[in-house]
Amino acid sequence: MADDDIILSELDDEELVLQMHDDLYDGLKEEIEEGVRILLDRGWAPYDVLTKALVAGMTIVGADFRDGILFVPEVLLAANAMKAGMAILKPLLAETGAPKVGKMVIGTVKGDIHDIGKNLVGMMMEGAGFEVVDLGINNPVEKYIEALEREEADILGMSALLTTTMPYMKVVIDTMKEKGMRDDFIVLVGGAPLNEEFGRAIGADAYCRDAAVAVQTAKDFMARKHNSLA
Ligand code: B1M
Repeated sequence: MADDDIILSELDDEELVLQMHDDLYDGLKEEIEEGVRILLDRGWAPYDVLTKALVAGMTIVGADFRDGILFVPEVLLAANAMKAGMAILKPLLAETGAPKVGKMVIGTVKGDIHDIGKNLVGMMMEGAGFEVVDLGINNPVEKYIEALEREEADILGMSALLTTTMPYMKVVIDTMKEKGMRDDFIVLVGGAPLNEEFGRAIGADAYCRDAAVAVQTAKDFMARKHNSLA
C-alpha cells in the first residue's frame, strides 16, 4: 500500500507510533500533527507521546544523519515536523497556575543553532512549574549574563549539540566567575555530546542527560536553595 493510502486513525497504537517514526523521518508535518492528536484522543499522556512517538523518531533521524544517509535539508524537514508535534503538546505539558517553583534562563550556546532539545527542556520545566526565559539559539556570553541579571533568575540552562560549541559553556561559566556572580545561580548544562565529566570539568552544577533529568535536578537544587535560606 502506498503511504498516501495509510489512514492513521485505523492503525493500532503500536503501528501508529511506528508510522509516526516514518513520517517524522520523511518530514511529514501534517501527518505528525494528526498522529499526535490521535494518540492524545486515545488517552495517551502528553509525555508519552513526546518521548515514544517524537523523541524516539528523532533518534532514528539522528542515526541516519550521522551515517550520511540523511542530509541537512531532510533533517530540517524532520525537525520542523517534530516542532509541529511539540507545539500541540506544549500547552498540555504546561502547568495550570500553581505557584512558580523557580526561574530559569535557557539558551543554546554561540555557534550552535540546534534548539529542539532546548525547547523540550523549556517545555518540561514550564510543565513542572518553573518560569522559563528562552534566549533561543546562538547566544554569546553577554546575552546570558544580561538575561540572568535582568530576569533575577535562579537557574542558567545551556544547551550545545556540537563538539565544537560545547566548550563555549566554559566561557560563560568563567565569565560568571570573573564577574563574581557564579555562586548566585545554579548552572545546568545538557546536549547530546556532553557527559557528567564534562559538566564537572567546566564548573557546571550538573549535567542533565535529558529533559526529565533536567526537571528533577532543577527541583532538587531549588529545594536545597530554599533549605539553605530557611
Ligand atoms: Co545537527 N548535528 N548539525 N542539525 N543534528 C547533530 C548534533 C549530529 C550529532 C548529527 C550526527 O552527525 N549524527 C552532528 C554533531 C556532530 C558533532 O558535533 N560531533 C550534527 C552536525 C554535524 C550538524 C551540522 C554541522 C551539519 C552541517 O551543516 N554539515 C549543522 C550545524 C549547525 C550549527 O548548529 N551551527 C547541523 C544542523 C542541523 C539542522 C539545522 C539540520 C537540525 C537542527 C534543527 C533544529 O534544532 N531546529 C539538526 C538536527 C536535527 C540534528 C540531530 C539529527 C537531532 C538533534 C535533536 O534535535 N535531537 C542531531 C543528531 C543527534 O543528536 N543524535 C544532530 C532531539 C532532541 C530531543 O535531543 O537535542 O539531544 P537533544 O536534547 C535532549 C538532551 O540532549 C537534553 O535534553 C533533551 C531532551 O531530552 N538536553 C538538555 C539538550 N539540551 C539541554 C539543555 C539542558 C538540559 C538538557 O539545560 C539544562
